[in-house]
Formats: sequence, structure tokens, C-alpha cells
Amino acid sequence: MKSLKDQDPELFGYLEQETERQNYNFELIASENFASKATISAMGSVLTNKYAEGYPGKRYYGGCEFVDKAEELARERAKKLFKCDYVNVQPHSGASANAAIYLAFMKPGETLLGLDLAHGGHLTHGSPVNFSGITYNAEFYGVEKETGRIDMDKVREKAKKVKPKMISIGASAYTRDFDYKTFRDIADEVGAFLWMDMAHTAGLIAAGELNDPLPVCDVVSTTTHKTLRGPRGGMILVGKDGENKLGVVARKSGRTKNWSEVLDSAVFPGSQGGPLMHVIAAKAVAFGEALQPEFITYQKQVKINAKAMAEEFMAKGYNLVSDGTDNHLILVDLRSKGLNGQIAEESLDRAGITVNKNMVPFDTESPFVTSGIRIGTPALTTRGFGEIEFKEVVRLIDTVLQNPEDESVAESVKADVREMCENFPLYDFVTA
Ligand code: DSN
Repeated sequence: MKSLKDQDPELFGYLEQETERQNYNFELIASENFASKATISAMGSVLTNKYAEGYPGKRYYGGCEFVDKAEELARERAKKLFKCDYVNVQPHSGASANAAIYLAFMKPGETLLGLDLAHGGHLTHGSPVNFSGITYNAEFYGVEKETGRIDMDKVREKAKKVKPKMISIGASAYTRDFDYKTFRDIADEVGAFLWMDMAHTAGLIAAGELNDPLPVCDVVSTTTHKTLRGPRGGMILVGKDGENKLGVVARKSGRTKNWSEVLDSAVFPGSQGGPLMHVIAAKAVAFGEALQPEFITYQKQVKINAKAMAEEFMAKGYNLVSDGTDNHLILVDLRSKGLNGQIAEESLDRAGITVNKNMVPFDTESPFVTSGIRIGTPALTTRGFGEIEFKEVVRLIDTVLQNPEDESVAESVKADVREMCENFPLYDFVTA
């Protein structure tokens, strides 16, 4: 068989260009990271050929003896990593994991209470343009204008008013940790399921760097490619004593099956067909990496770097939502600098710095323009950047934002970005 390069030079060329972009730009999108060569190898393996609808030992296809072992390995490693009883590693993405959770816990038309997308929430937590907001009655809590933080008294007030069937926690752009205990109390007071979507923070949680939702929430979903640094994909988890905990709420909702069966069947056949066995194998590799002591060191550094960036931005007169961060990301409100998110994203892109424009709470701009940028440290921390480098990253961002239209500034910063990236090499291959 021919190599990709020989068979399809056009496509191979695009992969080379993307590898070059990742190698020589500052990757600061908070939801992105750099998977290891081993993880990428597993994704590019012959496991992509295998149909394995069902679960290990209970498949609808023959020839599953080896993919069964790969899926079991992924499940066992994830259980160890998150100290939990139940894991489903088949969701193709975070959105797919969340779809299965809705299917398991809610009937169409029932009420969800989640964090407003415009205040840092996620599309699948009830946005009117997403299946979650189309199929269910979505109600929202938000953050406070003055603090950028969630006020738990207001969450309680809202929950008592709208009586949700399920409360979701979790965000795409929230810079603080969550008070799971108070969410639990509120959920119990109104008889709701409690679901945490830890997609952004799973790596930090696994390393003990943020509060752990697993012992408190009924169900937890995540992606596997953000702070967790695995392949692109999703996962559902239930903490220790899950059957018992969920059983109490289950009885109230008239469920008869046990909850691992309900969740498994909500993924397959409920909302997905054949699992992506090559991605599940790559999840096993990444979870194996996350069980190593170096992973904890890495996650600590992700947080240290985000804090260093936050302090440096504030020292340069930037407004940050919540005035700082507890996790891997910061949200810069650019209004006091006379800029918007779109101009900032585009000008930084020209200088080799990749961020995303992002709504800030109580934004006055449209979602296509926005007043902010979201910046995350996971990817550059993977390359080895520490506090010194991140302070330099802030200096370079500030240089561009002071001269957003100036092509020569962009060119000069781009050269500095490339030089720093050369000192922290990343990928020495195009296909693993
Ligand atoms: N798109 C992801 C993010 O950037 O946060 C969420 O799905």
C-alpha cells in the first residue's frame, strides 16, 4: 500500500501546512491541546476498520475480541483516573455525551436549568439553536455583573421557581471553580438530577487541581481532548456508589432498569451507532498518560501559567472577567481598550497568535463580533512554556492589540512567536 504522501499529495500538503501552523504559532484556544504521538498513532490505526456496535462481551458483530480489550482498557483507566464506578467511553464528542445524558434523564418538554451561553455556558446546555434548547424547556442562571461569578442564592431562587428536572453545571468560558456541594443541596431541594459537564476542566479535576464533581453529581460528562489532552471525543461517568445514588432519584422518576444500563443504552443504541474503536483506543493511551505523575505536574503548571497571564494582563490595564482565574483560562473584556473580540482575534491571527473572540457576560456586541477574547494555557503548557514564557506571550499580545491594524507590528511579533516556538519543539511528524 502507498503512503498518504505518495497516494494523495494534495491532502498531505494540507496536513503539512496544519502541522507547520501548530508547530510555529501560539495556540491559546482554551479548548485545544496537543495530543501525544502515541495517542495520534492509535487514532491513525487499523481499529478504524472495525464495527463493534454494543459493548465489550455483548457486541452485534464478530471479530471483536481485540477491540473489546481496548475498550475495557480505556474504561478501567478512566475509572482509576476519576475514582468512579461507571464510565462509557463511546460518545463521539462532548455534544454526543450530552445528548445521551438528556436521553437518559429527561423527556422532551421537561425543564433543564443551566448556565447561560452568553455568561460562559455551553451550546448543549439549553441554547435555543441547539437540540437541547429545541427539545427541552431551557431555563438559565448566570453570573453577576460586578463579580463575573455565579451567585448560588440566585441559582437556588431560580431552581425553586422553574422546578427543573435536571440542573447542569459546567461551562466553556467560566474562570472560577464550582460549588458542587451547594448545587447538590439545591438539586435535592427541588428533586432534580445534577449533571456536571467537565469538558474544559477534566484534566485539572483528574489531577486534583479543582473541586471534584464525581462524588457529588449524579452524572458527569466530558470531552477527552481539552485539558485531558487525549483524542477528540467524549465520555460519561458516574462516581462511586452511583447505582445507589442514582437509584434514589431513579425511583422518583419511575425508572426500573439500573442506571449503568440506562446510560449505556442512551449512548448505544439510543443516540449513536458503531463506536469509533480507533478513538477509544487513543482514549486508553491518553488515560494511561494521565495516570502518570507527570500529568499532575503538567496540570499544576497549566493553572500557574493561567494565573501568571491573568496578573500580567491586569498589570497592563486589561479588564478580566472575575478579575482573574482559578483554572486554565482567562476572559479578557476589551471594551476599556476600545477594541472588540473580532478585531483582536483577526489581528492576533496575523501575528501567529491563535485565540478566539468570546462573548463576555452582559455583552453589548453580537456573537459574531463580541467584546472579549478567551485565552487558555493547556496547549502551550504542553510544549513546555512556563510563567516566564507566558508573561512574554502577554507582552506580545499587548503589542499587537496596541497596534491592531499595523502590518509591520504583526510581522515583527510573528517572528518573535516563531523563535519562541522553535525553542519548544512540538511535532516532528505529519502522520504518526
Ligand atoms: N467548542 C468548545 C470550546 O471551545 O469551548 C466547546 O464545545
